[in-house]
Amino acid sequence: MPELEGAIDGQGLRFAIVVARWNSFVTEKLLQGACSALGEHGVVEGDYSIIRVPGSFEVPAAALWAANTGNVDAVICLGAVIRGETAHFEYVAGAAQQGVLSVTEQTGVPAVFGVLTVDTIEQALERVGGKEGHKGKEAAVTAIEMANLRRLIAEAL
Ligand code: DLZ
Repeated sequence: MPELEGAIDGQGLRFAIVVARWNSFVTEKLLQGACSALGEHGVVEGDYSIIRVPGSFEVPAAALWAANTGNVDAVICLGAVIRGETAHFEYVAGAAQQGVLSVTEQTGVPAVFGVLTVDTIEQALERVGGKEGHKGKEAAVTAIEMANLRRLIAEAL
């Protein structure tokens, strides 16, 4: 019986990172973390692109365009929706979450949800290198694992 798990080794894999400009004081930190994690796990700079969009609501569209090119192994989606700062929080956060999931469902390309949905600015900052870890780095590592798992499944089953 095969038991499959994607390796955290990004050598030779290609990625798109889609990052929202809204709340850029948080999203730029998510982006820095994602880029450094890709590098730490063997992804060279020429093997990923950074795509900037206005806000988290726009992240899924750009992620879908990137996935549809067939030229990336995974898409890393980054944004920050902060309830205290956001009228219609549920709509923006819900659209981002549903939209990113839909990219994977529509294309088969892993689209990883690195969009923070938090109540306060403090909670957001805790998640970009504070006491709650670094969600940008985690998203990049997840993308590497899922890209490798997708290949493994295609080869093994
Ligand atoms: C409009 C809006 C608001 C109020 N809050 C956020 C937010 O907290 N995080 C975020 O990424 N984007 C926010 N936006 C912008 C929307 O994502 C989107 O860019 C606009 O509604 C235009 O479609």
